[in-house]
Amino acid sequence: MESKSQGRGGFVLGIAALGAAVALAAAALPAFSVRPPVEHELRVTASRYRFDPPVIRVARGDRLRLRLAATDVVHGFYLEGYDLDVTVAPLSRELEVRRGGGPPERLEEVVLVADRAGKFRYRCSKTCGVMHPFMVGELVVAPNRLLRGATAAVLVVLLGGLLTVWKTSPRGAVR
Ligand SMILES: [Cu+2]
Repeated sequence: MESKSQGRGGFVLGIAALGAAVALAAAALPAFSVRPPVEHELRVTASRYRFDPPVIRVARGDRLRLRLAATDVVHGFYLEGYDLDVTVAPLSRELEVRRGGGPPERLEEVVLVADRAGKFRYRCSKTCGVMHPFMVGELVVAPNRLLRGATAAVLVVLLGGLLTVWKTSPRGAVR
């Protein structure tokens, strides 16, 4: 009985060591498997009553350098989920940028890191005419599927290891 119990102990230890090794490898993995962030230089044109481009697609972690231009009247660019509000006047390169309710900044370019995955509407925040409420676009930030896959794999392996340890724990074994 003693030797069997010792064998079990060894087995459990082995599983635990394997689990730890896999967890360590997985922790290092995202650095290699995730594609590096991309910088997007985008020019967004606002005109009655649309944004061009109407849809912006990036991946989570990407950096956006936005330059806005208005072709007719003053327009706004309010991005939901990122608490960003930009005002742009026609024939002006200068933007009035507000973040998180802070004081406005005068910039020629808005830099934004897409750190939240999901779909976020951008809409005009300056009343620009009768169809103003319909002046909307969408920022689509794709999640990092590779990172998710690696995390899921680690969780499954760890759970399996824990279950094995729990099942072979000395609680039910003969001492
Ligand atoms: Cu507008």
